[in-house]
Amino acid sequence: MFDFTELTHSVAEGEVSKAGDLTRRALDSGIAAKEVLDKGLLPAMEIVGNSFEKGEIYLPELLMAGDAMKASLELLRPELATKGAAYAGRYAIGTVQGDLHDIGKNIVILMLEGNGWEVTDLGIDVAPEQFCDVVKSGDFDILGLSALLTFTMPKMADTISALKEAGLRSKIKVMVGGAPVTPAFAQQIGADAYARDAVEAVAIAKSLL
Ligand code: B1M
Repeated sequence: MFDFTELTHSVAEGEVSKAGDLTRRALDSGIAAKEVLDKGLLPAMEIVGNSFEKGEIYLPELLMAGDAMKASLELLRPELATKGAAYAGRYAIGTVQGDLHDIGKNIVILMLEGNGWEVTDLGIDVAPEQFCDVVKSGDFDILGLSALLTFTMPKMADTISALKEAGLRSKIKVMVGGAPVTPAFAQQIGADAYARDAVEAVAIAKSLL
């Protein structure tokens, strides 16, 4: 039986190569990528998040764990983002200005791609004006905004205001998400939708069209 605990700890300890080996071993033993993600990788982010909050680890350890997470996530990409589902639409997504967290956004992208969405990743630290430029220049159905910090959440509101000011708001549906974001906040800032996680993001994206 595969030991998810060892994988979780290797990611939490920022052991990139060990985490990669264990992720590969899990996949080779026939475990589905989604199960590796849910049981092996995601719990690692909970562990480091808690340790960081308690002051038991510092930014360098957080960074190393993030790197191990991203490297292992890449190994899941072929299975999670497998194309083949019917074309769903065009989705642009980015992490809002001031925020460098992209692991959750990247998982949302993998799931969307695996479900027929053509996704444009705008990256991290995306300013409201940049989001506007993308909406103006491309024929997107949905714009996704991700935020992991309570102090970057207002940038979601700023982005929606900027879309309004540029006369672009009616051109696109806006979905927001990220750990500190709530359905009430989404409603308050005038977003069209909120999704709690990547699986919900796929279901809600479909329902928006
Ligand atoms: Co940061 N960090 N971090 N961090 N970090 C958190 C978020 C924190 C909760 C840790 C803690 O204190 N417990 C805390 C935020 C506190 C707050 O604001 N409430 C925090 C802090 C404080 C900071 C810094 C300020 C630390 C410092 O400098 N003193 C700093 C900020 C830098 C910046 O952004 N300006 C910082 C930096 C970093 C690293 C760069 C080192 C690294 C990020 C690496 C990377 O992303 N490339 C990092 C990490 C790894 C974390 C934790 C440990 C893990 C985040 C993560 O990837 N989670 C995190 C603690 C935690 O989450 N437990 C923490 C796993 C991921 C799959 O979940 O991102 O929630 P999540 O995504 C989910 C859903 O939220 C949803 O779907 C995803 C998949 O299911 N979702 C969407 C996300 N986006 C969506 C969009 C949608 C729909 C759903 O629609 C568009």
